[in-house]
Amino acid sequence: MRTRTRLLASTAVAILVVTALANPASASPSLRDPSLASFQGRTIDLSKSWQGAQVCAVLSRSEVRCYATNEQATADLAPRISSTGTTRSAGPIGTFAWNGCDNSWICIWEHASFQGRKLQFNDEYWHDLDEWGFKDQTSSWTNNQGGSWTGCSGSDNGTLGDGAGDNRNMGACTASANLGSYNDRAEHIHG
Ligand SMILES: [Ca+2]
Ligand SMILES: [Ca+2]
Ligand SMILES: [Ca+2]
Repeated sequence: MRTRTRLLASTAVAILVVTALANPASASPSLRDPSLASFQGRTIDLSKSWQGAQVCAVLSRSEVRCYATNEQATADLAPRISSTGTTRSAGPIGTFAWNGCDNSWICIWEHASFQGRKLQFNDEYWHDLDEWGFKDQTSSWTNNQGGSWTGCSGSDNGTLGDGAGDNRNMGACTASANLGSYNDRAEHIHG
């Protein structure tokens, strides 16, 4: 029995390894991001409706938080910056928001000129915008990853993808108020 148990266990491990090798996480846009988000004390499914939320932030693969106003999002998420550095705790200096996008985040909006519903990211993997009801909606963006006392000095680029191989770079410390021919075409984003 003992040998058999061990065999079964090693077979399971082998299957897991093969599965992992067959699905390299970085090879293509991840389709595993959850649609569920916390909003005003309840859980909502963003792929169905934002239910009045105006700002949603993707904190990780398993945590998305939504807010009714930009001010509420900033109060909860923006790093407070002091002369000695950056901290998550409350502080007196401010957040160095740019176009309404807080420092350390890359933001996309449903309308041009940084208007309408906003989604914000900073993780280094591909997100599927359809998970959050944002496929083919992006009309403006701001990459404010890297704000500091001396202005934005980041080196963390982002990318928009249309699902057909046409990607657009969102360089660190740059923004676009109008996407032109790329308007309402993004299906994926990399933070
Ligand atoms: Ca990032
Ligand atoms: Ca739009
Ligand atoms: Ca990046």
